[in-house]
Amino acid sequence: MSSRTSATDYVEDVSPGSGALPPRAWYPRSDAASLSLNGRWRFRLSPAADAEDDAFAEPGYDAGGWAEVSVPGHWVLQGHGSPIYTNHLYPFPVDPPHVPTENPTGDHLRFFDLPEGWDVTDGGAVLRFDGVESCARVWLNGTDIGEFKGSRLPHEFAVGHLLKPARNVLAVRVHQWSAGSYLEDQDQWWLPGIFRDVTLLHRPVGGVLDFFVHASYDHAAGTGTGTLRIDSDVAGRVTVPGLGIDIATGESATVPVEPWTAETPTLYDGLLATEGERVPLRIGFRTVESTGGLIKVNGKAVLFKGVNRHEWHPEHGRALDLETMRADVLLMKRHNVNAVRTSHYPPHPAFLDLCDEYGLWVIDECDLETHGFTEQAWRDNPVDDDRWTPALLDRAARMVERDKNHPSVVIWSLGNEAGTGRGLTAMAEWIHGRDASRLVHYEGDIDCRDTDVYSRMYPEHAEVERIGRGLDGGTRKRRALPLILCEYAHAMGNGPGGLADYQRIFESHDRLQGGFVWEWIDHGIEDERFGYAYGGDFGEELHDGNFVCDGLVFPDRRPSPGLLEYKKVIEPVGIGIDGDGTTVRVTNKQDFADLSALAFAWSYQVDGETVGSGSLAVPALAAGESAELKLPEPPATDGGETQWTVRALLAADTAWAPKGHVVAWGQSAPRARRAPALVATGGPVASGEGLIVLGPAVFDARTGTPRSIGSVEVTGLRLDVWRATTDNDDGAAWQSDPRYAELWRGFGLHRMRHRLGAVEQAGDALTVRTRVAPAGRELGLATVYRWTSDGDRLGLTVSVTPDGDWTVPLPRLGIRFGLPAADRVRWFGGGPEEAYPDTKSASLVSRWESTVDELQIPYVRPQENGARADVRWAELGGLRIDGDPEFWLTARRWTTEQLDAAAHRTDLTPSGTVWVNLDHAQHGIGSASCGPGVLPRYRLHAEPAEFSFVFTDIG
Ligand code: IPT
Repeated sequence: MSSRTSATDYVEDVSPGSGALPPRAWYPRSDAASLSLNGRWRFRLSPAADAEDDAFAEPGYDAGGWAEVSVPGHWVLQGHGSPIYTNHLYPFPVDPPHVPTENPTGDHLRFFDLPEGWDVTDGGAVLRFDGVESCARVWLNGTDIGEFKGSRLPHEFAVGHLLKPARNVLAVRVHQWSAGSYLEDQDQWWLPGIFRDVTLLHRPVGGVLDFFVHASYDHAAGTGTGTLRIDSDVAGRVTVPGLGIDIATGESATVPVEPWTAETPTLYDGLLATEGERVPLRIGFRTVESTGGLIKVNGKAVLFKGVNRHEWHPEHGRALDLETMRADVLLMKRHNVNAVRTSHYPPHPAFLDLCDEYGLWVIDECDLETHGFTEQAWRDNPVDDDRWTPALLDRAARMVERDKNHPSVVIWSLGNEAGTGRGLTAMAEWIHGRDASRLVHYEGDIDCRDTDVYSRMYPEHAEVERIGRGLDGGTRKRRALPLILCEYAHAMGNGPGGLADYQRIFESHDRLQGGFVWEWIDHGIEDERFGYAYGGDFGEELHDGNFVCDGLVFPDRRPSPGLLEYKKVIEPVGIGIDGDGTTVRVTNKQDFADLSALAFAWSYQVDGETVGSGSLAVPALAAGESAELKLPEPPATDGGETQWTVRALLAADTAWAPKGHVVAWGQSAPRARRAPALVATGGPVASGEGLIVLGPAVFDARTGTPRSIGSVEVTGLRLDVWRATTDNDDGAAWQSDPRYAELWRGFGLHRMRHRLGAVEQAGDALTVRTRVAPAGRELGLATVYRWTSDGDRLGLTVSVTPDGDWTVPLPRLGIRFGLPAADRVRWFGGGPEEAYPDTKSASLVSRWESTVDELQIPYVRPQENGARADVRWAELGGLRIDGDPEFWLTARRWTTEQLDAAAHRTDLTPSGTVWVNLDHAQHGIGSASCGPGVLPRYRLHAEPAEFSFVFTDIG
């Protein structure tokens, strides 16, 4: 054993580590040999950093009794210990740099032989760890080669002198907690382990060390030229056959090129050849600058339509394979997302290759967050304590050096939620000095002292608008900078609401350069007890519940309605059809590409059914251009509600979606809607056994509620104002809007009582007068149900008149009832997915078909979901329901109360009744689970209302 320092000193040492090589560019392959050390490793978990000595690192140690884990992986997701979820609280005492004595420590062992032909005498070798949480000490063949921190950053060690052709012993001791943990307080699961690749790289004599690809684009040159220069620690030649470039490293060449943008990700294959190694390159030419108060790429301002992406897989945590990374990129591209913030750490490096290839703007964020210090007014914050500055600079350098050759990376971010301090300034200065070709971002720098862009999270719409108008004040420097929202629209549970309203504001002011929805994916952990587990499900003493499930895709990457809404709101083509359906205005909302990749198609619907369709010739408008085009003569029809739909589709297969993929669409306002007329004939007739018969329906004479409509049994029909509160209804403590769920429960809206006033049989109607009100309060809703029939069908008009002092909006307003059975559901209205008043952009009016089960949206924590908007009529369970006006349709196999009580999907079991809600109105969704609440125009105020339905037995 070469060294036996105190077993724990390095764990609590604030320095970045010892023994590692200087950071350098990452590249996925070269002609030098490499050996992946991923796979099954021997594993032993111990309860403290020094519970076991380091004898296990010695060759010959017998690990026969040890368990095994997969590397890359987290041991807590492989049956050893359990994960912990906290948002910003440290799950240990805040006592920097000290960490608990109870410090789960995983000893890992891997034995390997060198492959045939690996010449240990030619040059050296490097052992690379792409990610280990949170601190590791490494031995090769019994020699201590160093220790490191910085979980989501690479660390390389020179090991050539220690290698043997066969039976090499690699020993890695990983501690869950270390001084580094204080810098890694991101809102996510704490997941120790070797969670990214471990690779042994042959370093031949004359092999490549670090190199920096400078590939700029000069749009001002007229023809458009790119200038390439590669600075390399080891001299060599640079060739780009497609551009006829063959230069020495350090030399530059200027040639005509197609620039790289996220919309047009042109990459040129090149090669860096040194004496000992050939490294393939993919070069994208582009120039990023902040000029005239705007972030410009290749001279043009860009609008970020972004998401915040954490790395997540429901079984493997942050150990992602290439296909999972590609799935994210493809999903983003297919949903019109054009930018990613790698919240809140550099991702697996291969993800950035995919961003280069498919085209996404990237804000690459450093592995830094010290959010928990906010609990003590930021006292002792490491970023304002010089002792920690070397660790911060080390993290900045490891990110920049690793990722500097990606055209997709346009902005470096210092980290997230780390307060302010000299350490951050030092990072910004170092980054600016090392890479002047990109901008620096940090949201916490509210005055933009160190940064090149003004960045905010979760501001209200009105404030964004004010900033757009330049009315926000602030420092002189900040006033001259563009705004991006590094986080907005909190996608927790049902929502986010208000996306379209933000987008309208972004598109109205140049200074607003878009934003990044929080966040991409729900970090639910697959778990047979719960379906998906969240905070608290592993018995953590501190946790933040389902705040970890706030993504636009579910843990299995199924797109949530929030992603479909976002796709619609940020679509790259605006399609506006005029009121009388004669013209359509097409606007290319992209920043670079023209419309030549798209084909356009029109269709014409009568009562939701397409009766005519064709293609629409749209010129290849340049970015930012619009054109007004004539629609064809509409097909002749004999009445009915008519509507135009125009779609923009991919004209050919692309790397990310097939030909025909719908990129954008627009619908005209519907015309000549047919309201369901019911001319009452006859009237209610009392029948002997306490029943009233009205047309096809039978009512309970005492309560006035229907028991059946024709052959269909109906139970419990009555006014309903309650919804299983959403995460956004529940709201977060720190946001400024009212937390309606709490207010609603305070008022008792979840336990409304229905007092029967009168059951009147007069003329052609059965009229039932009630008052709906909660215990303990004087306010209520006078509710009158007026039933009529034309002999075949049953009509209902509900009139609601609030009385008392309603200081809260209603969650919903409509009726609910039970049906004994229902499976298939057909409707004419908005679809195919869920919508609410402020999440309704993607709701396309058409004929839709689904099932009761498929109508459910599987939010990880069950809550109100699944409403379909603007429904003219629906058929389910043997009933046809026509609405006047249109209504919101919801159907589920459990009651709202059961949905409200459920903590996980596994708590929901079919009740034997299908509960149907027909709503006249819904309260909006908003984003108050972290940000602003429901905008005033989407709030459902208690006001007099009247709405009607016609029920027909079609069973
Ligand atoms: C913001 C964090 O930056 C992000 O990591 C996440 O926690 C998000 O909130 C909520 O899901 S911080 C916010 C509380 C201002």
